[in-house]
Amino acid sequence: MFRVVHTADWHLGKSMFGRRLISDQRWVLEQLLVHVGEHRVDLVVVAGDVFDRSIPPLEALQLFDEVMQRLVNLGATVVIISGNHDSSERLGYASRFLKLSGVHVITQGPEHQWAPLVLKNSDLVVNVFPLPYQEPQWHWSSTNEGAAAAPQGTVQDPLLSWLEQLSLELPQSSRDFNLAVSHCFVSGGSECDSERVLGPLAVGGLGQFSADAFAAFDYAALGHLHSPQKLCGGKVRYSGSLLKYSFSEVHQKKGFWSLLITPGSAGERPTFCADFVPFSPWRDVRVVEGTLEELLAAGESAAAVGESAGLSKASVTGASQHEEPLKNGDYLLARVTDKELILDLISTLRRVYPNILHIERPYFEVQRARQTLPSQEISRVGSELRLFESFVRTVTNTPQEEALPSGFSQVFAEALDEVRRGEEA
Ligand SMILES: [Mn+2]
Repeated sequence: MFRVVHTADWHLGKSMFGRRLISDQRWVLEQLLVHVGEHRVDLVVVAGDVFDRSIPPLEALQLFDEVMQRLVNLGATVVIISGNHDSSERLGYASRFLKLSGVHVITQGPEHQWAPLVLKNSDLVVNVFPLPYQEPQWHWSSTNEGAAAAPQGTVQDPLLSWLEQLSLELPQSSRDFNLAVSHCFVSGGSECDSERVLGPLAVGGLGQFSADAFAAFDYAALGHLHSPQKLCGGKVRYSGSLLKYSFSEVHQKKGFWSLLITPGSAGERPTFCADFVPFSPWRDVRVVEGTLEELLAAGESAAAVGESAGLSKASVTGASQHEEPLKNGDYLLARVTDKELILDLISTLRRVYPNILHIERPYFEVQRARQTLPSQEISRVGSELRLFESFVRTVTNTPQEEALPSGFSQVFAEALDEVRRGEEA
């Protein structure tokens, strides 16, 4: 028997709407470490996008360092490849002596160091083929003396070439289990908002290929798509990201795959079963919708019963999937449905929901799309009153004659006078 944890897309150091998520990342990685310890996991695979950017913040490096040290202490072998968010040079720093501790960081393709990582125990040989992400362009320029030299129509993802070659050479004994690790976009996979398009050439389907390219392997541990999913009869899987990294992911459950590989009987190939182990996040990412009054009431009742309660009139998106009640501390996108302008909306909501990240006003979005204020109109406006009137018409979608109540111009002129006197003083 051999146990593998397949995870990917940690994006350490990521922020959402300016909020640093490092403590949330630490929270779920702790759960991964507990699983590795309790199940005596032999191999942990991180299929790319370890960091969110090529130069990660210090706190991201520190968390990575801590997690690696603990995995090594737990006796697990670790295989990490670079993803499209990682700098392969920086992630590969120190990899030659990290591997002495059983942490294998692979950031260069098989043309540089072709050899699977072979992990053996008494009844199985697990051959790991790490295939780090590489820009198609990079491949041309290194092989064809510059991208310009690549003839039209011969462009191929380097990964596909590697896979074709490797597929012919895979060991096929009853003890061999062939595990590919890759960061790529296989067609048929479903996307969300927090993945970055793969490379400048990825438009129009280039950089995408069929999951069948991995068919010769026993398992392909993939990274890049942020929702957990399985393809090709379950032997090609994405683990998904550590956390919900955009509001398009509120319905997803994040976690990792836990594989148990068992030797085949009577000369058969080894088999595996894989369970999805969900994380329970510290702060969930949710979308709430309702009037300000409804949202505040819902938040206050949630606070009153110790951070959790169902919402009455306001609706929570993301609740139906995993039955978790809204918590005041969740990361929220609030869709505030009132039709009036409300001053200081975010600070009012923040008193009840301290981690609100973003507000949408659906009513005004519709109005804005329907009736935008032409810029010439602004420049033609002769007085502050006309400008203000245009503004009121724009945001309330009211015809000109009803936009301002009668007698308003007098009040407005007096207020303006007062402001001017104040400025002069
Ligand atoms: Mn990613």
